[in-house]
Amino acid sequence: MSKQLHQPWHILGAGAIGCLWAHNMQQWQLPVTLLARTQEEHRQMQVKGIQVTAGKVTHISRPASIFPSMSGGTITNLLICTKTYATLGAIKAWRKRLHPQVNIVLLQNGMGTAQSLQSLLPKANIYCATTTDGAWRKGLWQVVRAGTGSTQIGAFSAHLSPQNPPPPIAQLISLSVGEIDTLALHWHQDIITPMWHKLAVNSVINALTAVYQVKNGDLIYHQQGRLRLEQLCIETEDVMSRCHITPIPQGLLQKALRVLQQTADNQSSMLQDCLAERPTEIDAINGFIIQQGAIMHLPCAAHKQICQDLRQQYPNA
Ligand code: KPL
Repeated sequence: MSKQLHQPWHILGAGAIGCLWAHNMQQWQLPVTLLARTQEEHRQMQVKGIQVTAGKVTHISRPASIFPSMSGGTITNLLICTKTYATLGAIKAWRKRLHPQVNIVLLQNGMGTAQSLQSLLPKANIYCATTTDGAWRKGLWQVVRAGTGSTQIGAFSAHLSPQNPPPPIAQLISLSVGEIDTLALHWHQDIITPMWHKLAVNSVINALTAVYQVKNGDLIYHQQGRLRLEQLCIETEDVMSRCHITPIPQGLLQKALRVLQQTADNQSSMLQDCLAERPTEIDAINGFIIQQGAIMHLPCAAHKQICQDLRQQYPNA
């Protein structure tokens, strides 16, 4: 594919996953621009670049960046990797630059933001993505790739065909194929299913690890934590079944235990947020389950209790 045909991308949310994507897009020779919040953030990004460490190797990438009052072209393809609670606020600073039919790929934990984004930008083509890639932020624009997974992307907007990706996303997928140590991207014709499965896992793990302040692997052997994990699994599966979501083949408990084993040494994203006194994604994870449950008249008592415990322990959560 010639360089001229490469589609430009902008990235909103330069956290661990946003930086990982920026680095990969640069390696694929796509024009990529990070949307910085301030002039100072932009300046620092230009000086330092992005550091991505995988194993013993550290790569430095230098994507372009702009800040809201800086001149720049129209945004036609946008990857959003902000935290759920920060998404709408962050997009408002860039709204005037967005092409009315901008292609947006929303890649974040939790659910609910895509609906709000579509109400704000009715003509936007919204796609959702869910990933099993593991990355954590070591410092400002310093990312450690903790595990290689895969990313499913699919259509969210009702006006889009779920069958095939549009050309800019098809290009990303084809560039990711066959490369070693790069992102593995796949088109999914029913993205709601993998999104719900990821949400389900997050809903039974993240808040518990934060409340008990344990690494993922230690939750398996935490007496009280394990009992609550099992209860949360029952409630989440009830909600999923009432919402007609395809069940997780091996069952949620087995799936969650597997994830806990595979990421035994990791701190969940919610524990990291709580320890850093940042807001968490609890509303888009457990809050979303409670909200869907309420529509189906399911009380979701264990989910309500874990939300309450988290908020009591961490006032910023
Ligand atoms: O996705 C995760 C997270 O931390 O948000 C899990 C699956 C819990 C792995 O840490």
